[in-house]
Amino acid sequence: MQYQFSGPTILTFLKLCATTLAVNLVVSSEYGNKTSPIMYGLMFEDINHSGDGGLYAELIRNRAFQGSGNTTNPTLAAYRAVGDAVISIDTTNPLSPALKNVMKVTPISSDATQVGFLNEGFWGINVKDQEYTGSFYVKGQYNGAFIVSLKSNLTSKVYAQKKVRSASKPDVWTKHEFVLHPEAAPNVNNTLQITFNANGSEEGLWFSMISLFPPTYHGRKNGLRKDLAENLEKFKPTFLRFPGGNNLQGDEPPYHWKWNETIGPLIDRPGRPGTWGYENTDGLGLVEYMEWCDDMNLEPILDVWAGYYLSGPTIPQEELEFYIQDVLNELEFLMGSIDTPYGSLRAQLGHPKPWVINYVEVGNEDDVGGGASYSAYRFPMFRDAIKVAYPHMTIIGSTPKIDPIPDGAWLDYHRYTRPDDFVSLFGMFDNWNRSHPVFVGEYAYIQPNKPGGGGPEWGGAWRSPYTTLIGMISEAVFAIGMERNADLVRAAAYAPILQNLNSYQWSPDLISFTADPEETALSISYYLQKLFSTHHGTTVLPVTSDVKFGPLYWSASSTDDGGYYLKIANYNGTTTTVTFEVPDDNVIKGKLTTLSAPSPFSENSPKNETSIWTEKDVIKGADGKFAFDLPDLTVAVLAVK
Ligand SMILES: *[C@@H]1O[C@H](CO)[C@@H](O)[C@H](O)[C@H]1NC(C)=O
Ligand SMILES: *[C@@H]1O[C@H](CO)[C@@H](O)[C@H](O)[C@H]1NC(C)=O
Ligand SMILES: *[C@@H]1O[C@H](CO)[C@@H](O)[C@H](O)[C@H]1NC(C)=O
Ligand SMILES: *[C@@H]1O[C@H](CO)[C@@H](O)[C@H](O)[C@H]1NC(C)=O
Ligand SMILES: *[C@@H]1O[C@H](CO)[C@@H](O)[C@H](O)[C@H]1NC(C)=O
Ligand SMILES: *[C@@H]1O[C@H](CO)[C@@H](O)[C@H](O)[C@H]1NC(C)=O
Ligand SMILES: *[C@@H]1O[C@H](CO)[C@@H](O)[C@H](O)[C@H]1NC(C)=O
Ligand SMILES: *[C@@H]1O[C@H](CO)[C@@H](O)[C@H](O)[C@H]1NC(C)=O
Ligand SMILES: CC(=O)N[C@H]1CO[C@H](CO)[C@@H](O)[C@@H]1O
Ligand SMILES: CC(=O)N[C@H]1CO[C@H](CO)[C@@H](O)[C@@H]1O
Repeated sequence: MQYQFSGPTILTFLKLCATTLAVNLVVSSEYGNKTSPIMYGLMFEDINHSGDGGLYAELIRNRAFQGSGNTTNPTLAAYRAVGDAVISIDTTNPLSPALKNVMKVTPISSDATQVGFLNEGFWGINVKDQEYTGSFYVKGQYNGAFIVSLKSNLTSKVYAQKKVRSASKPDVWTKHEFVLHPEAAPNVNNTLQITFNANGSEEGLWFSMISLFPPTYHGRKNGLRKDLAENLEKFKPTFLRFPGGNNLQGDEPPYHWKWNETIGPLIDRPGRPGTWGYENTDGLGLVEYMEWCDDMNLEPILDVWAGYYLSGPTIPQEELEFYIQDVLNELEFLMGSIDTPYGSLRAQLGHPKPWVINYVEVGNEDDVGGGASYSAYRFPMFRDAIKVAYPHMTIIGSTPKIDPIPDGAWLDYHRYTRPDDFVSLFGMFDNWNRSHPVFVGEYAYIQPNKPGGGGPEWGGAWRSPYTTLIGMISEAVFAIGMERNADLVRAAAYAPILQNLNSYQWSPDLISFTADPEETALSISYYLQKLFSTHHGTTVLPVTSDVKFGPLYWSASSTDDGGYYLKIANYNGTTTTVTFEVPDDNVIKGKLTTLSAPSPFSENSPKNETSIWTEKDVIKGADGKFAFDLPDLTVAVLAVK
């Protein structure tokens, strides 16, 4: 995205006036901040199976036995033996240097019966009338055929079945590929089953990297789950911050996110213990993130590891150079010409054309645990080295508390809190030190109000499972506070974006889902992100008023083509008539979009999703004004043209 300082030189006069229970607001042309309103984007890391078992379309859970939070503790989770056979982990027959653990399937007798294993997927497998592409690696003497099926887990129903001729040999791993085109199953209680004839394979066979993909977003190989990606696309985000988050940082040495272990063939990716209690496959790796940016037209905000693990260990200054060089290698991989060593590696992986990275964030939340070393040497060393190599880049500090702050750096501010607290922060950016732009990298309502007010409680405190109406309205008030200061706050992202309801650690989230696309719930906050990101002005207009902010909060902006937006939220007020006046006689049509729900605690869940989005036309009255009523706990955007 570009920050174009555009719009009329003399700001158009807007006016909001009142009847009973009304506000009278006037937009002045005397002063104003000509700046693009903030970008609304995505913050992503693998949390709550948002990547593996979520946006990453792989359907097989534990496909390469990478462990449970620890690669040295492999498990058979999600697998069961089929027929008269025993399944076990074998750590002495690595599939590759990266993937050391494999599964052995040993027949109990040599009767000519089918034996093998099944996988239950990420709490089920969505089986639809479409093409699935799969593969598995196998080792061991076997001359027969494998029978690959998509089956019900509840009945004996088989939705698709294929015979795959064995090419398996005793001493090497052989990849087998297959395509299944099933009839649709009525639910996700399904498994992928692979069997073989026990007669002729008495020694047993070894398996690993068992993989199955449905059609993906933009048809990418190793790509994204289509329905979830399309839901993200629909709210028109402008950027993607990745790969985290706490999950970038890693709990302890040496398990931070390492870019060069997330690229290339899947069997070369070791995976790592993520920070959210499960092993990451890194199937959704650096190249896949960039393809996601390409396909969704997102500006990448690349987060790089800054030398600090969440459990405390910090890289000393004299050892940091190695990690800085690693970031420069990563940037060369992404941006270098094909004549450079890492640029040529990228070309080998199918991307000769360099990508463009304009934003790099150094670390994550270094104000939470990173300590004094962040300001003292970690941030400046990373920042200076990147700026020397790439002067055009904007470098983002992972905290607002860096001292000193280099020229041009952006600062990342995060807030997870209660509704009243968000509302109390409405004016925060009005009084912020304007020397450096702010990136609100993560914000979300997480807990209800408590008597006496105050911020969130951590450490196992009760969390809202889903966003509530009052939570969303408070996010809207906070976001309006950001928009009024769009010269300062350049970008903002709700976080986290995705949650697998069968296994999660953080709530609420923007979108909740299971293996069954029918159960996806777009949260109430999803609609706020959509409303604000699809109603973008280019110039923020100052508004004066005869009432103070609260319980109504508003901001106004103009567009390049002569239109105006008014964003306004009502937090704990009464129904108020708002009138809106523009001096431009040609502006006669308006569209009012409102978000509201029956109770402050209304929420969207898979079992109960209500439409909170309503639209209606508003025509300029004979008095030259647009008028509408704004009930309590409602956020509205009036777009006029
Ligand atoms: C992984 O497990 C091994 C063996 O139990 C243990 O020695 C090691 O410390 C663990 N590593 C992590 C990162 O938990
Ligand atoms: C196993 O297969 C061989 C031929 O490959 C056959 O001669 C034998 O009878 C089979 N054994 C059983 C128990 O089916
Ligand atoms: C079907 O799968 C869903 C999702 O994993 C699970 O919650 C449910 O218990 C399963 N039903 C049965 C009868 O196994
Ligand atoms: C499949 O069935 C097993 C038991 O028969 C159950 O434990 C498991 O949760 C089921 N999984 C799904 C996805 O239905
Ligand atoms: C990744 O990069 C690091 C740092 O440059 C290097 O030590 C490591 O060997 C690389 N790993 C792979 C798998 O290439
Ligand atoms: C704002 O921040 C800059 C950079 O840290 C600092 O130099 C300046 O003194 C601050 N201004 C105020 C008014 O605090
Ligand atoms: C708003 O109303 C809620 C109850 O719906 C209450 O918990 C909260 O404290 C009120 N906040 C303010 C600022 O009025
Ligand atoms: C469904 O949601 C609506 C609106 O959020 C709420 O009023 C209603 O009580 C909910 N119903 C159930 C069964 O939870
Ligand atoms: C709180 C929670 O659901 N945690 C789960 C996160 O995912 C891991 C791995 O699937 C589960 O073991 C945890 O229970
Ligand atoms: C109306 C408005 O938001 N004005 C702000 C424009 O930016 C200056 C600082 O550059 C602030 O002081 C104003 O409050």
